[in-house]
Amino acid sequence: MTLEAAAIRLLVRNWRGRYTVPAGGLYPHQWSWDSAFIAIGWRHLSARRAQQELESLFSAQWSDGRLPQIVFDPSRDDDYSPGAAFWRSAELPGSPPVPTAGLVQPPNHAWAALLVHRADPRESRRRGFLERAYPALVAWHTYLRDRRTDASGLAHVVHPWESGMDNSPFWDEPLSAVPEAGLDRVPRPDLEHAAATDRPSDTEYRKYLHLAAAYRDAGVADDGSEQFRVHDPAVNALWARSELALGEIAGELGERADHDERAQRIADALERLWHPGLGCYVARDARTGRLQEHRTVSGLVPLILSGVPRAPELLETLRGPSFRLGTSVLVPSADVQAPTFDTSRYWRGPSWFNTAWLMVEALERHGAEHEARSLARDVITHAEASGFAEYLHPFTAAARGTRAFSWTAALALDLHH
Ligand code: 9WN
Repeated sequence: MTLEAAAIRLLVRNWRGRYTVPAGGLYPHQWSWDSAFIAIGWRHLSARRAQQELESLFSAQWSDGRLPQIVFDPSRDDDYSPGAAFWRSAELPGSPPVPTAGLVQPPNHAWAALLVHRADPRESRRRGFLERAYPALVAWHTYLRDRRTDASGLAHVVHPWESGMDNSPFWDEPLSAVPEAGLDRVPRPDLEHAAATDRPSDTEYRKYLHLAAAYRDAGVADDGSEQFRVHDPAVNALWARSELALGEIAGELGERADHDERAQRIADALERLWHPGLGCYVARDARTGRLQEHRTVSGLVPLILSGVPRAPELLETLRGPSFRLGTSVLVPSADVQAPTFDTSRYWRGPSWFNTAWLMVEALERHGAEHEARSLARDVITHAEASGFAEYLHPFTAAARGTRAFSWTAALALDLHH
């Protein structure tokens, strides 16, 4: 079977009528930033499905503008933890009519909406896609600006899950002061679908559950009581990239708005996260002001912005001994030379397909066409060879995590087109 046929088969299998699950077993609900990446793949097959994927998420938007990390399928509530019964979102102020998590994920949605529109502008106009998407996306970005941004101009995440890179070494220090949820047994349905050595540890899960419960019990109010508040480079770079996309969407609709200025302000604020000694951006604990001194793929993501002042140093770091572009498999999620490096455990070393896709975009943007093409070819080859794995051993390309993972198929398909 060709890459295209296999990827289509997977996406069709993971489609649930209005959205695509990231993986049928491990992740049986709709996830926020997954849907944006998945829509980028669907647009080549069905512009309509790509639009519906994003619209399904918009229909779960909270009244304060937040787009939730997860929109739950109540019929599968025992299959993932923490689920709808944990969040009880109906009891929380401003929640939508469908059950969702109270947390968010990285804001890649406006960028995806623009790409989806461009794939088939006629169908997009016929369905009034941008007219409906634009206000939802503006409300989402307004939430980030009003409820998540401090004087630094950067948006913070209140939980590692919100970064999408859940057990990154960036969170080790901020999590060190967080207590563990006092549970006899940590519910781990995830371990029925992926090896324990590929997933976060029970200790990490106890902290994740403590933080999520505390945020829920404070009414997801963003009132400053959060025990974890961190500025992440990828989250903010994606926000800036999406703000630029919103500017283009506004242009399509004939609206006048200051999205480009907002994007520039976020890009300027990102400079606070620059670590000259490491040659990349790093996370910053917003509560203590401390920079988290680790090289991770998140710190390279600002390369998706054309005007990023640190492009030469970032490209050097991407090519250098920490990430070894061209020699390692795709782009490792964290510095392969660091003491925290782990070839299997999730975001502490394995290579992921969404970040490789972002690096293809980054390399193209900065004139490294040859490397961009070569990385794109590797994404396609490894996606197919690994059975569309969630992530890969960064040296051997052995499949890690779950298989038949939707964004792996969607993004390989996108690079194939
Ligand atoms: C928690 C769905 C999500 C991705 C994240 C990835 C993983 C969830 C988990 O799966 O996180 O959100 O249970 O581990 O880290 O990026 O969105 O694919």
